[in-house]
Formats: sequence, C-alpha cells, structure tokens
Amino acid sequence: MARIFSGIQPTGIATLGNYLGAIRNWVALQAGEDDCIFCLVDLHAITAWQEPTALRAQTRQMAAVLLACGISPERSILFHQSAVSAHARLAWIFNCVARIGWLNRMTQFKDKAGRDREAVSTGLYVYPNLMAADIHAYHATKVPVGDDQLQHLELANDIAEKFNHDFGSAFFPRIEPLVLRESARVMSLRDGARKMSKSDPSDQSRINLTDTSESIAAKIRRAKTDPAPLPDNVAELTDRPEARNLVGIYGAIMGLSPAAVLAEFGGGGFGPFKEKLAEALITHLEPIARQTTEYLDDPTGLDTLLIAGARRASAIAEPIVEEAERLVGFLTRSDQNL
Ligand code: AQP
Repeated sequence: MARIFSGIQPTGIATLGNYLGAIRNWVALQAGEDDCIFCLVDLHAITAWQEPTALRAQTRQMAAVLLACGISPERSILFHQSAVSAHARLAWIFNCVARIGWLNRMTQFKDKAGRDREAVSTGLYVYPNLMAADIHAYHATKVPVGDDQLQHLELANDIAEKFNHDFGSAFFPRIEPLVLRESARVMSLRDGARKMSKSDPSDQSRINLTDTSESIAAKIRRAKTDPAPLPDNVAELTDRPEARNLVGIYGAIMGLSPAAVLAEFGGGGFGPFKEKLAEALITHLEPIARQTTEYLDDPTGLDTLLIAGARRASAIAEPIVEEAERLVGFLTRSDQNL
C-alpha cells in the first residue's frame, strides 16, 4: 500500500480545468487501496498576493467543493496546509538542500513570473521546494500531476536524493508521478492557447464549479470559436485550439474520445454543438454546485472536518519531519529526553 499526496491552491473557485485535470481523478483514486492525502495549499497560494479575508473564504470554499465532488473525509485526509507546521519546517530544510541552479531551470517559474521577474515574491521562486516538502513530509510515493508539474516532481526527487546523500541515509523514498488516464488539459474559453485558470482576471474564460446553469450556458454560448464548421477528423483540430478545447471538454465529460465526438458533430456548426456541451456540463456540474452550497451553509461543520484532517495529517508528518530535523543535526525532542 502506497501513500498518495496531491494539492490544490485556494486561489479562487475551482474550475472545470481543476475538476477534469485533478479533482475527479482524486475521487477515483479513493476506490483503490492506497492512502490518499489531499491538501488545500494555502502556503503556495500566498506566493502571489491574496486578499486575507478572501483567502480564508476561498479555503473553506475549496474544501466544500472537494467534498461536493466526492472527496470523502473518512476515506481520505483533507486539510489545509498552514494547519500542519511540518510542511513549512521541511520546506526550509529543502531550501537549504536545493541548489539555485536547479530552481533556475523551472519553466513554471519563468511562465508565472513573466517579464517582471525581479518583482515577484521569493516564495514563488522556492515554490517547488515547498511542493517537495508537501510530498516528502508524508513519505508519499505517488503523486497525481499534470504534464506541467512533472519538472517539479523530478526536482523533488533530486532534493530527496541530495538530502539522503548529504545526511547518509535512505530516508526519503522516490516519488512516482501518477498518470491515471489521459488527463484532460482544459484551456481558457476566451483563448485556446492559455489554460483555464481560477485566477484569470476574466470570469468568462472559465467555468467555475459553483456557476449557475444559466451562467454555464451563457459562457459556453460566448466561448471563442472560429468560423469553420467542426471537422470530421481529429487531425484537422490541430490548428484550431478553441475547437479542440471544446471537443476535448465534451469528450472528457461524456467519456468519449475526440474522434467519437467528431463522429457525432463533425461537419456541423458550433451552435448545436455548444448547446449539447452546455447541457452535458449543467447535468454534470449542477449537483456539485448544489452540494457545495450545502457544505458552505455549515461553516462549523466544515471547520470541524478540516481540523480533524489536519490532526490526522500531523500524526503522519510530525515523526517524519522530526526525523529529518534530527538527521540535519537539529536538537529535537527525541534527543532532549524531557
Ligand atoms: N486548465 C487545467 N486543465 C487541467 N488541469 C488543471 N489544473 C489546473 N488547471 C488546469 C490542475 O489542477 C490541480 C490544482 O491546481 P492548482 O490550484 O494547484 O494550481 P494551478 O495548476 O496553477 O491551477 P490554476 O487554476 O491555474 O490556479 P491559479 O490560477 O491560482 O494559478 C493541478 O493538478 C493542476 O495541474
């Protein structure tokens, strides 16, 4: 039996991209025999500016969405990262293990920092070290990730290898990326070249998992497309990012390959296809939005679940991180015999 760790940033309302690319895979993983730990990574969230009041609300909201999607607080451990100090403590050790040259190669930092690299937080730069700590604090060995996170996982393995070498132990195990099924990468509804993102300034660019049926229908109706009808074969989607994205979303929701979607809609205009797509999304997402509201109506119940999750997470991470601290040479409680 292995331990699976994955996280999501409470930087806004979870999107259809988060759902198809991550959350529904997490729900499916719960049917297996591995232990599952799902974390609301608020420490990662503040690598970019978050309004404090909004961050608190978004953390509860993300918990509610995950529960509504089917994450079970009994089967899995669900908690927020800042409630378990082991993450930050191990991340600091990893800041001192990872090399600047390793972080300089991280393409996600380059993408997220953009042209204004001098002005972003140092937290954004060391974000991969914290991600390594998130996983290694639990000796987790399986991590479900999208393609964009593979480089960070390789870094997490490099950090573990150097730690093990420097401190003469085989303490941290290797991590394997978990690629479950063809993980859907969902793109913005306004620009097929950019991924759908919960912190995109344009609400029209994304489907939020809490959107009303009317809002979903309107966003899909307005989604950017091109003037040509839908093609008959998948190869012809290559240079049509917006069409490819909508076909991909419909396929992911309906459990169909893009070829099967085109067999049904190829040759037709976007109008009728968009209607079917909106219908499928509403059927799938409406129960999630409804249950999210129910969870949010009981913030005390939600907090009780999160606190219980944090206790279970701490019980696993504390002895692991304390041993890492001991290996580094910190005077730990086990040395002090008090
Ligand atoms: N558009 C997407 N398509 C498929 N998968 C996606 N994920 C995010 N966007 C898409 C996956 O969702 C998980 C959690 O992501 P995250 O919150 O940790 O950070 P992110 O990847 O940066 O997601 P966002 O929505 O774009 O957040 P912001 O706007 O805050 O940067 C990850 O497994 C991710 O791959």
